[in-house]
Amino acid sequence: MKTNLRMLVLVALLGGSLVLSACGGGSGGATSGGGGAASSGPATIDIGSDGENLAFTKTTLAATAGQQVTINFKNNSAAQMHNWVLVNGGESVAAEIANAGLTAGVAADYLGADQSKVIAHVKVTNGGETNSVNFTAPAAGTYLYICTVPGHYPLMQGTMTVK
Ligand SMILES: [Cu+2]
Repeated sequence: MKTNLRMLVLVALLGGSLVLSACGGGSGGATSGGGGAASSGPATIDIGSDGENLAFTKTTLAATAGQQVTINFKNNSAAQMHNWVLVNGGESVAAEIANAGLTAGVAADYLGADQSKVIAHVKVTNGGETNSVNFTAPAAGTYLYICTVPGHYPLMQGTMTVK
């Protein structure tokens, strides 16, 4: 009889502690995780020249730093050649690149030998044709894109915003 009673007390105590620990575990395991912002997947951007105008069809583009970006550039002109050049800098850098392109010639895509400030470019594209370029979006900031075919800059330009 005496041992049975001890067993009952033990079982009662054990059961009580199990319930307590279960409750403690429950509260301890409250909401965790969540995690940071999802990284952006690759982006494909279609852009063109605006008919016979010295202009792009889009003057603003957006990307996320580190994102894989594909630019599909369509020349919608019948008569003029165009390219698409993403500049690592603002107006002054764009002007330097455009000036260097004047004498570079079509075979060099109207880009000078020093392309350290060129993030990416679509080669000189004939009317009605489409060319593409893949690149990794640079650090957050604002970048100009231009056409360096002689006489087209500063008319042909736009801004890519990277965040
Ligand atoms: Cu052009």
